[in-house]
Amino acid sequence: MENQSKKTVFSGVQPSGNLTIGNYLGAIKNWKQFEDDYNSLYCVVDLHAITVRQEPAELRRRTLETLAVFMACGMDVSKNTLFVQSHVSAHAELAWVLNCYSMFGELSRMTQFKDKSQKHANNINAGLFTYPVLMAADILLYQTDIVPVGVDQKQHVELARDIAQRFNQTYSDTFIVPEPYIASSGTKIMSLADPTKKMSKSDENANATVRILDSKDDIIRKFKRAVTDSGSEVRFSEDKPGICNLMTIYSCFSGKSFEDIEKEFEGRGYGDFKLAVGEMCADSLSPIRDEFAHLLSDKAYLENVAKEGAQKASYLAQKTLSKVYRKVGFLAK
Ligand code: ATP
Ligand code: LTN
Repeated sequence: MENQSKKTVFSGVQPSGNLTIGNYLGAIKNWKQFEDDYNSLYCVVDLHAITVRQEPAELRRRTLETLAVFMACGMDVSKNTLFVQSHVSAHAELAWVLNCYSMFGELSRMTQFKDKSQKHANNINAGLFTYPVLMAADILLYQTDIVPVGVDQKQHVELARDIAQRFNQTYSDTFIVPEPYIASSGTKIMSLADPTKKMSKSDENANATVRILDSKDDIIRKFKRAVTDSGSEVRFSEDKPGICNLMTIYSCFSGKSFEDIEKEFEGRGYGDFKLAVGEMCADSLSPIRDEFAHLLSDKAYLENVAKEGAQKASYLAQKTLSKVYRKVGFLAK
């Protein structure tokens, strides 16, 4: 099972909508590189998703679909443990303990909490506030060394480090102190409708996001409509957030540098460029779309992947949880 000499990598995605190219480029695409050298665990974080209201039947469907997207993106189930957060009760149990080692002040400073409380002003529930503590529990349960995420999650991983250090100082070494892993590009893909805002899978404006599973026609149409800046030159410059975002997306999918992209589209205008980005993106995602359809035709197989993943994860999680319970002074069963 787990190889003691290997380091551990852990990450998660909420089943709160259909996954976007932001989730792909900022997170999932970077996971594959770890599968041979690390104990790797990837989790569909359904407990996190209910911090915002979800329709129960949709949440259930999306949870399995998110697992299928992980696999369609190339995550090999014989090398990676893929599972659903609510299937491993230790996440909620450790989160409770860590709540008692997390400070009101530090949670109040989390930018995601501030953003989401603005967005969901009629439902600022306690779960939204303690969301980063549950995330710390996810990470610390597996003695994780690295956490590959988009740049929006860096602050949460830093909080997980602070909580781990605080606990270790109080009770002697218990947790590995994790490091965030932020790739060199694609770590913050912006909305196509407003390039000053992060692309987010729960955005209600369908034209703002490109989904991993969108059809080629939809992808091309969305890029055609993408909000760009005044001017017509394809150039990477701070005063052109819309073009910078499209250049980033094109570069991530094609592997071309910004310089090469500028040369390629010299004198050609935005229309040509948008079409090329749309085609590049749609063609790169097409094998993922096909594999997803294939995987989804066998739900029993997917459910079995989740079941086996949860068994492996539970075994590892329980080791850490028992250690924590002993250290804080809970009576042995
Ligand atoms: P929601 O809209 O429900 O808040 P989200 O689209 O922000 O969801 P998460 O499930 O919160 O997605 O994030 C999963 C992973 O994808 C995280 O590692 C996160 O950093 C990354 N990620 C999310 N959006 C982007 C983006 N626009 N660019 C790059 N990475 C992203
Ligand atoms: N909060 C993350 C999702 C998440 C996560 C994690 C990421 C939950 N638990 C543990 C990495 C490690 C987000 O992307 N919003």
